[in-house]
Amino acid sequence: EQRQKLLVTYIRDKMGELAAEKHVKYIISVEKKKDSFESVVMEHLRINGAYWGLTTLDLLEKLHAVDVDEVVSWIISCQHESGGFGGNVGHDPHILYTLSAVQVLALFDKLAILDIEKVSNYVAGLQNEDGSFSGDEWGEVDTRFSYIAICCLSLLCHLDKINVEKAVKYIVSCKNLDGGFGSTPGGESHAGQIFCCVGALAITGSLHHVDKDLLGWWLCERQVKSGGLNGRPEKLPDVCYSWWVLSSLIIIDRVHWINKEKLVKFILDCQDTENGGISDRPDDAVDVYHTYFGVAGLSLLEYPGLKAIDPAYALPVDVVNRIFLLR
Ligand code: GRG
Ligand code: ZN
Repeated sequence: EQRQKLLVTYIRDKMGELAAEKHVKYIISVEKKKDSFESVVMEHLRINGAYWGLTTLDLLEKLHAVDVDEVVSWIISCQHESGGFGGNVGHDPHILYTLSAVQVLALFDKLAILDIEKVSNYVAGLQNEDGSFSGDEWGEVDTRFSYIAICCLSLLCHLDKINVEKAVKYIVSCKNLDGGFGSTPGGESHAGQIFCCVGALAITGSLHHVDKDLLGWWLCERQVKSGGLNGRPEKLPDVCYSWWVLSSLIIIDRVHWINKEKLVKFILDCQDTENGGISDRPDDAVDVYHTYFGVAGLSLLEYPGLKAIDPAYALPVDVVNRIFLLR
């Protein structure tokens, strides 16, 4: 224990510290200031914002700071007759918002208030003949939606409602020669898309389709001099890739191929230590999205004082365990 304490002190002295209290205040203030710039920009995807902000609070062990009933009844008011959820009250349903709604309810242990049949039928109804998924009734197809459908149905214990074999086959058809994955067959490898494909393959027990060494090499090459990660070759580093790249590396068991200390330092350098929040790169403006990915990235890096996050479900490990161990 003594050694552990010394190690923590050593790491903190070397890298600076996570301004946890400040970030909690920042997230709560964004939630309250409904007419601020960020809130207006976020209006149409407020339910995603709620997932980012609330998951961050939970990782910081501060979820109790919000009014559960208020959040839950607002989430329910975003649901449509179809079973899908919109980004806010009165907005059209989309699979993107449906996953966030399910994740937020999972955080509060409130999945039971859902009509699970209805929500899972909505998601399952978006699967196409070739196994891919559309995002909504308008039909855009993307491996992001494959991940969302699989993650969502797994959390609702209803993967039986889709053709998993075909879903996996479609994802594998989006694999490239560099080991990565794109949004559709032939699409360029991108770290965000890789997270979606690797996450979906992990949830369905299909990781044997991944060339772990080849993909691990591509992913660890995303680390640049500053310690941060980019999403594709030649691009700038960005805190959100601390999630997309790192979660994928952990799932394929190659996280030891990057320099963890340098990445921790990069994320900490992106904090607004005065007013809270984390930005995409040092000295940029903060937002809830990058605050979430920064904190989630630090959780994956086992930064002290944070709850552990599950790299495939993007929810705290205790939340995932509550769902799968108690059913
Ligand atoms: C539950 C965590 C979670 C996610 C749900 C929506 C989704 C599933 C996944 C999105 C995956 C994805 C494609 C992420 C990438 C987002 C991003 C930063 C895109 C920017 O791309 P460019 O090309 O930026 O504009 P770069 O960094 O390449 O310059
Ligand atoms: Zn970003």
